[in-house]
Amino acid sequence: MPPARKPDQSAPAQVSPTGVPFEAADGDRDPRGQGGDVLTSPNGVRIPDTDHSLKAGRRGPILLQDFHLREKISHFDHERIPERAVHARGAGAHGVFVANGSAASITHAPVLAEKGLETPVFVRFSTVLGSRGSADSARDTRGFAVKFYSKEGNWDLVGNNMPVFFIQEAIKFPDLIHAGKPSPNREIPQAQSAHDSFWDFVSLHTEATHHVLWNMSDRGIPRSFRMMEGFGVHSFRLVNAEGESVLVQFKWTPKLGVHSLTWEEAQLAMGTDPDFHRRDLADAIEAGAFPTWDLGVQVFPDNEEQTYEGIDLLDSTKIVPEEMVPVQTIGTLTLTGNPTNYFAETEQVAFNTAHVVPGIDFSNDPLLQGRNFSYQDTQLTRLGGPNWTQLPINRPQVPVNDNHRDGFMQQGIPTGETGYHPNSIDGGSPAPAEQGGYVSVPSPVSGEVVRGVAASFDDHFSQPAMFYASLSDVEKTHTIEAYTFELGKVYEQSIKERVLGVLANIDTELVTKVAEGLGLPVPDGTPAEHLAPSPALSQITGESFPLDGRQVAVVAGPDSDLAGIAALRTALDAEGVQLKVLAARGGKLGTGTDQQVVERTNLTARSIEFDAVVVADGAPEDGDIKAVVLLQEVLRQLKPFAAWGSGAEVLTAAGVSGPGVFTGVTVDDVVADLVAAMGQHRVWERADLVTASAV
Ligand code: HDE
Repeated sequence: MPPARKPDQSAPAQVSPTGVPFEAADGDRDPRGQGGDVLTSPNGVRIPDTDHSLKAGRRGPILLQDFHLREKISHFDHERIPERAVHARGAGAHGVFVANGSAASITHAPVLAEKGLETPVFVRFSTVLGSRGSADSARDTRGFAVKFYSKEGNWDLVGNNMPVFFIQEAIKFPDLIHAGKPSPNREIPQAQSAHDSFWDFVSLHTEATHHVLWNMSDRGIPRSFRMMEGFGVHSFRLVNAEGESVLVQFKWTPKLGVHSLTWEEAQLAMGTDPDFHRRDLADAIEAGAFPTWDLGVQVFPDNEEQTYEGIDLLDSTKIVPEEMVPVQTIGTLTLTGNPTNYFAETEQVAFNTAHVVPGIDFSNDPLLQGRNFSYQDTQLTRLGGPNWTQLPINRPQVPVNDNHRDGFMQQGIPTGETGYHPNSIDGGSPAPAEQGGYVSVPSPVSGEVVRGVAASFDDHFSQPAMFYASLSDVEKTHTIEAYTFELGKVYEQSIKERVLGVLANIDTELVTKVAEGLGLPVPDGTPAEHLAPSPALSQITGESFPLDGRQVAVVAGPDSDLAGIAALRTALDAEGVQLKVLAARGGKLGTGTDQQVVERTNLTARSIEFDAVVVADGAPEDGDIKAVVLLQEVLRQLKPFAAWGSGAEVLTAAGVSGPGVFTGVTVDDVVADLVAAMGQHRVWERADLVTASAV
């Protein structure tokens, strides 16, 4: 009797927020391409022994006729495919997008316009520079790519967690990436911009300044994929049923707020949990804490100028502040399912900015226009040919009848005698769509053939200056520290000096403090004039956010108040927070009904795992250095503490006191304060008292 199939071998449960299961993407075919409970060869022959090869005698040589051996090893030999040229490291999830109907006046694309319409999606988050096995918490831009399996065909919105880009023209992309990736001789550093060639390029190529500043701000080290914004970056065109068009910029706003790691946390995570973001996303979805984002648009007239109040809408290094043009919510994205198989889904998913659906069109942004070439092109190498849209994860959930034929790994079996149009042999099938087909917006095009851009593209500093001016003091300090760290890793003096010259155009405090940190003279320069600061650009707003999927450690020992721990777990559960019991050794604490399983030990736990730490009454005060280090790291990381009963003495002994430290006699005395403080993400009042990111 073969063993029962393990639960993780079942197909992904793709259930909409309303509980309605989605239809299987490919009807009655099993998308896993795997079935039955018995081991077989690829051609379906049942295999009784996969542990020994066929030999001439038990001690003799292997026989060439052992097809199972040859096939098994040969398939293994060819298991790897090229990783993505950029965004190689990523994590994905299934979900659903529900339109709220308010976009109906600006687009006829049902995915965005039809109120209540549920469209299945697959989302992939990524870092840009690191290779596939690199650490999640590197300082970098994050990709935020969404594939909508819409009823009008697939639409890919391939964005980032930052609204601007390093370059204005696609033709510069190879230069940018060659400068940012590890050096060609030693192939170091991995997943880092802190090296000479990156800073060499961005200081010579000053249109990168705005994006670099976002990377050096806390946005470069998100706390979680679930807590990042997403931006379409470019202007897109939307067109309604009357054929009227507008320009829009897309934005994803997370329900959990926008939060970041401290640099110390990011660095610790690179060593102790390189899968930090991947694990966080999967754990949250598995726990039912489904991450949610609102999709919003800023809407602009689609006139000949394509600028708004002097801001060029075709320049991807610029934003239009939300205070000038508000973001209007048009729908909600919820991630509801983890992939079943990393390779088949997260690795093989392939996005293409040129994949749009009727009602959605492109602007003339030269960066977007170049991307529309690159994404199809790169899949030819990465996925091995032009049939990548037939892979289960990429397949549209509508009929496809494209007259494309053959090619490597053709999955379909086209019927009929023709693969051309017009034809009479197959009755003219497939026929061009008489209605509902994709029609490009008939916008006028004119101009001389020229290699160049509009004069408005020359302003490289006013928007970074606005961004910096919009940050809170803590965020400014972190940004200064990030520049000082990164430039501190640069060897060439002239490159550091050139970067300081660039910073002089942004802000005097910024350039002065970075120069001081590097021990270099402050260059002359006048910061650029800029628009009024935009409060929407700061992450620290005083607003309180839900705690879904957050983690808290309770430090405990054999003599701890176990009933109190149980009460704490119940209270935190109600907030969607997971409690982890942390003790010196593994096993269980106590006996009977109050028994608590030890989920982390001083040896296996590290501060980065927890959003807050509680010390239970009766926790040991033995001064275990690992426990003390954990508490002190959490203090520096500005995270809240609570303790009840004698637990307060453990905190005092470790030097933990001040704002965001709540003590009381029972659990009930501290829970409300703890939850309120966690809702603010960090205890910002403590920032002046400790150097949060001093490493
Ligand atoms: Fe990409 N980009 N990109 N990019 N990009 C790729 O396509 C490219 C740009 C973004 O999870 C590649 O399938 C060019 C901006 C994301 O699979 C490649 C230019 C933005 C992902 C490529 C840009 C992005 C990619 C590599 C300059 C934010 C990961 C693998 C014109 C709006 C998608 C692949 C995933 C991936 C080219 C600029 C976002 C090589 C030429 C701007 C999120 O085709």
